[in-house]
Amino acid sequence: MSGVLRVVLGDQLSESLSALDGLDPARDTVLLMEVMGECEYVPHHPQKIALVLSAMRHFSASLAAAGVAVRHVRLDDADNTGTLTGEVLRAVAALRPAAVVATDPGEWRVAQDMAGWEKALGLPVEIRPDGRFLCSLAWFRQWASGRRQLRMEFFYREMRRATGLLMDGDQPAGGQWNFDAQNRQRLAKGVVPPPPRRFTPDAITTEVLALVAERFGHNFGRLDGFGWPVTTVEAKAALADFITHRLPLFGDYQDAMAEGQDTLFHALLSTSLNLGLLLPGEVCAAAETAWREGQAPLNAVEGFVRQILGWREYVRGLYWLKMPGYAGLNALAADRPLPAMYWGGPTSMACMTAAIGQTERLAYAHHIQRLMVTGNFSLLAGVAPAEINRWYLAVYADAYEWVELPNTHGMAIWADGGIMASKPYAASGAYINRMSDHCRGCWHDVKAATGPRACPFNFLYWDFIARHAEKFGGNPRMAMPLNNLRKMDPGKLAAMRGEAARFLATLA
Ligand code: FAD
Ligand code: DLZ
Repeated sequence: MSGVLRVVLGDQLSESLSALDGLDPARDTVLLMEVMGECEYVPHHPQKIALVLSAMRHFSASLAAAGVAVRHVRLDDADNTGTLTGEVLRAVAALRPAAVVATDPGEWRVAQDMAGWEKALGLPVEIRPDGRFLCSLAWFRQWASGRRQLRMEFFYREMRRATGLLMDGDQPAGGQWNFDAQNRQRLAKGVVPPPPRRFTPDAITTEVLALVAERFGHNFGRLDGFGWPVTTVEAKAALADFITHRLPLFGDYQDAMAEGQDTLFHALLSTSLNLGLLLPGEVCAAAETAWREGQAPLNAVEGFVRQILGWREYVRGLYWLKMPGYAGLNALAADRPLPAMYWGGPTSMACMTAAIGQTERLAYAHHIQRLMVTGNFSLLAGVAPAEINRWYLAVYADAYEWVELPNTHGMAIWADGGIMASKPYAASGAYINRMSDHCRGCWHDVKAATGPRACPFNFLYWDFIARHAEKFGGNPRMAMPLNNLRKMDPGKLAAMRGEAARFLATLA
């Protein structure tokens, strides 16, 4: 073969991928590799492994149907070396291409491996930028350079201007950049969230599900009920379903949580976006069109677009700007092992039961569950960053380090000391009670901060504030809790801290 070997990783399943630019179907071969190394670097939820492998097989099949030569290495191929690098070496030995072309991976770990390919292969290796984002890494670097603070809101406004999304001329549509003040409602009585569209496994997915059940059935997470989109056609149908049925109330209930409601008005599009089955521009454009055509209100559409054009692009930029040092930060010196309840162990807390239970069933929890329930708990309890990061990376079907790490490390547990968030997202049980109905049926009493039935979020919150009072002293955004701490009766604080110590000791 005198053509080019074009490498496509498992989360690069887009026809427009830069590695495929200039593809010559008469001479080139596209390589996809199912490898144990990627399936095992954390104990992924079985649905996540099945999703990636099935989507890879569907992508290969669609390329092959279009007349492209594809070398698809299956996980159970007898000669599979188990690593991406090993499989690229094996493909080069077998096909003897003139060059290798790939696209930047989504994880530092993989980028390090790929940097060694040219030497290992003795061939020209071109690694192209990943053009499937709305903000290039070069643009982000430029935006960040010289800024003291890298706040998402300012980045987002620049992105609105640069893309023209939700803009009327040079002004934000509706006269405001952000409609978040309208987006903090509890689920109203009688409102029934429409279930998201799920997709029945076809023959390819069914075969993958059997393989995953056999090899990864012992991992945390259930495989039954798998219904994720595995092709672009399915992902586009999921997008259309969201735009019609859930986008109109997405804003109102974005922060809500409710018993028995796993998905509320959320999009469930992160798996498709992160695999490359959907592109962020088309998703934002579909939402904007819904608003311009009067099918969804601006608070919903702006709130949704901000998640993708703002947060998603911002966390990616931050990840690549700050890695590799970012992963090792531990601003609050947190060192507790991850409690067993995160892996399905018993807990008496209704909110944790709901968030972790649906994670096990679906490989999905929405943002507020990840941030304000499981994230908040590990922040307050002082769980070691490496342990909680590993959990988030493993248990969600949409998890890749470029998006998971800044969200966990920067937003949920403040391990980065404020690079991302100006203050920790720490909250007592009152927040969960305000945004959900979990506390109503909980064994714990959300109004109590001491005593046998006290809500752990209450005493853990004050223990956390007291533990880090000195560190937070200079942060104006922490002035209110610190003032309240100072005014608190010392006996009450001591009782709460004692409660916290006893509770934390039981977690081990
Ligand atoms: P919706 O709430 O409907 O939002 C729409 C889209 O906006 C999402 O599909 C997603 O692409 C994007 N989005 C929303 N919030 C964020 C955010 N904070 N960062 C990046 N993109 C965002 N998201 C991941 O894609 N992968 C992860 O591994 C991941 N880990 C997280 C870990 C923690 C601790 C937290 C707090 C958040 C994490 N998120 C992660 C962000 C967010 O929770 C998920 O993107 C979202 O829950 C996915 O569900 P959805 O598609 O229904 O999102
Ligand atoms: C997540 C994942 C899994 C489970 N399996 C594979 C695989 O077998 N082959 C592959 O190319 N990619 C896989 N992935 C996605 C990779 O881990 C992902 O490409 C890197 O983490 C970079 O984002």
